[in-house]
Amino acid sequence: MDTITEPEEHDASRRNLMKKAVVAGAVVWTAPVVMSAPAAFAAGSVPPTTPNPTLPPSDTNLAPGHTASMSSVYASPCNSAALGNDGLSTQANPTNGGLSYQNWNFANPCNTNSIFHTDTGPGEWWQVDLGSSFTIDKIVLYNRIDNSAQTRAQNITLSIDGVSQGIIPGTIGSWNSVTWTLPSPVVGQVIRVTNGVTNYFHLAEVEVWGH
Ligand SMILES: [Ca+2]
Repeated sequence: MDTITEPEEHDASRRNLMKKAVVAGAVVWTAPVVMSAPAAFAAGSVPPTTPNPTLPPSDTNLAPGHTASMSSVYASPCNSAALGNDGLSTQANPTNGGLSYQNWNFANPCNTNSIFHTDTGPGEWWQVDLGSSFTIDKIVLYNRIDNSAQTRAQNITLSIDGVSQGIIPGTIGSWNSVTWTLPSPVVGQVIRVTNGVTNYFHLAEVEVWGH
């Protein structure tokens, strides 16, 4: 049983809040922040998890190799924005005791996890600038999976070039990864994901599929 705790989790009040969320259960969605969402992804709905079969075969994950940035950094430089698009997500990590790249390493996070990690605040965000415009078809998010910390990512807003594409509702630790196929392709350059709650924000990977 994992008994190690992340330094920020010593805050008793927030621990209590997380306990309440767990008690509430995965079926009870926290009310999403008020933002516009396309009808296909109305707040409270569950985004599609099956890739659109009509997606062009030329689609690739465009995010790796491009410049990532984020609203703040927790324990810099061990949790940099670049870890969000380094291409490492679910595989076993030989330098992290064989744990998944989705597990944050408490003892020595530098170079042994693959999770970007902001400080705590309202609307913490991560983004990647693709350098030029591409046709974006879907986004795949890989959540952190250790220590119940995945509950910190809730009601994530996806925006492309500053335009909201809707909200991925939840979560109460209810997903390890989610595929978000856009209702129709969107041409854009800067893809941003924004946490819908005031908390730390961390994901293991953000894949941007398009051509
Ligand atoms: Ca990663």
